[in-house]
Amino acid sequence: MKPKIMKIAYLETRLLLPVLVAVAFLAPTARAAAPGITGGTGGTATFNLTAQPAYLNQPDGSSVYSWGYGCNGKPAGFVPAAITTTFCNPMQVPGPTLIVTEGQTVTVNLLNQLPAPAGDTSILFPGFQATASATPGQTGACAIASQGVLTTEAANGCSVTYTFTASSPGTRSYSSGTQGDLQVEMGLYGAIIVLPAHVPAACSIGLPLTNAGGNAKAQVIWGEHDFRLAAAAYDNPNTCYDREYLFQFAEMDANIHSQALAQVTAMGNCTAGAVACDLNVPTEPYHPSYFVINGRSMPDDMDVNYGVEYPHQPYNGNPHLHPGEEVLLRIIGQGRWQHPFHEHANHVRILARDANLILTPDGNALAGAPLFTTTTTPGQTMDGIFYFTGRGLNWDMYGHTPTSFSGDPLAELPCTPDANGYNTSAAGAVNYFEWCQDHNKPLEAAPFGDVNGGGPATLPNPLTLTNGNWYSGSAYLGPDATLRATTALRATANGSGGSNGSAGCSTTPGANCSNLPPSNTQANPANERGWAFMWHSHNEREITTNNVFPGGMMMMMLVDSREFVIDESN
Ligand SMILES: [Cu+2]
Repeated sequence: MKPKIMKIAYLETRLLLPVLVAVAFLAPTARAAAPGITGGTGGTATFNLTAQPAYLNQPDGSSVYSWGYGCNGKPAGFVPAAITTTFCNPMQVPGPTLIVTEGQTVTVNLLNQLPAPAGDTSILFPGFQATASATPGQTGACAIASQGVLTTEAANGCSVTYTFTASSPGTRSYSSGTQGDLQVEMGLYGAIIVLPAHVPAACSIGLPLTNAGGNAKAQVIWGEHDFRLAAAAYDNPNTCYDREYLFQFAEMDANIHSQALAQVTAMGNCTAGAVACDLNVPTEPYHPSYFVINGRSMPDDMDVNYGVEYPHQPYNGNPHLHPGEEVLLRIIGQGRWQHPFHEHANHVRILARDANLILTPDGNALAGAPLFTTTTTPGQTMDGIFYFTGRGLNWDMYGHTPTSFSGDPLAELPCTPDANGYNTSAAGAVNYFEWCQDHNKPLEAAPFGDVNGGGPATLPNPLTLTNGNWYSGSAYLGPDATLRATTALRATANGSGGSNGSAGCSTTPGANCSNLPPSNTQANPANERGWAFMWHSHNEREITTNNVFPGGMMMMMLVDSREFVIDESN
């Protein structure tokens, strides 16, 4: 398989230089967060769910017949409160994210409204001690719930009630416990997030400003809202975070879905349980054609949460963050394949697997591994922390140079390293959390690509490494990024203006052009000077949509400079 490995390596070379890849095509920008529904406050949470069929939109234009859990009536509430465009339809994939608090008694009523030939359905709640019975008040055949192999089931038209205590915090999955090879494939899965009951009063990680109560200081300075579900992922001060995203990975074999639709249609309104009213859909051999994150394929996953064009796929995948922020990733493998998901720009420090916080034997420190790819395992969940600071870039990502330039305010910004080398003293500075070792390092003091000429950082020709419209025209972050890339503002050490021969360079010594061709071809949105990093499956087959690249399990993570307000309310 060597050729394939080499091909991935080639792809990586392209993707590992994503700092030149920015956000022009993404505007207006969508955000993600981890939205979901609540079941009420106090000691109990109740969710009324139904299982129904509907069609999922895919970016190749197809509508895939699927089954999913949805809301049977209006839920008690939606979170986070800052997102106001919410809806919970009777069918969605993934199912509604159930958000509860540690200690709550959780009741889930499931009404089986799948087509009669689909037979019984159910929900498994791995990690919880659930009890189940027919939902009270039902008469006739529905008065007694049917017992399946794995759990108590709801017959067609009947409702079953599951009850459990949300015994410990963390991210967990739920899915059908009935004929899983077909029902989970069809879309019957979702997530449960249990928030800690004892959020630490003082956090030991997260931006220093957030340690005293979350994003409060950033909200004040930059006018941001708080989109977190809680200040910490677990009852532990090492698990505080600044942002969070939930990604559920699954794949779909369109042949299975079309076969199910054909049989359901042929059987019509048959009597559930009758001999001729029983699907017989082969689920092997398995050839998935759609690889979805939160039910959507790229680029649909980068559209907004609760987009009206996705009535049955309300959740997106479009992480944004500021340098230095601790970002909680909640990751679930929902399908039957593993998916080697790679978060570019840094490793993911694992906090927990299956909602088990991983600590050192003395219980004092985090002990999860830093992962290059957060490979999903079917049925398994993981929580991890991701952050980006620009450390190691080897150039000043804000475009400061040793020679200040009058009228260029950012050139005057100081970088005062803290004990870890980051600029964290000036909370309101655009270059908050800058890695000071690279401060004032020009991107290129020598002509483009000239290593021997002393360029402190050299990059390949952007025409060959960037990806079309994703190129922003700037290698810099921040409000003056385009200026810095396209004008002669950047003074260099050798003072040899015009050294790269591009038009518009000053010939005045000390004020040369360090712009990066092809500059100014694709400007960032006026209000955003961010960098985009590709987050994607490292199985190349999975970054396609029905055999077409790019698509599938791919999204762009956006690093926005500190002054850009990340608004996740869509
Ligand atoms: Cu990668």
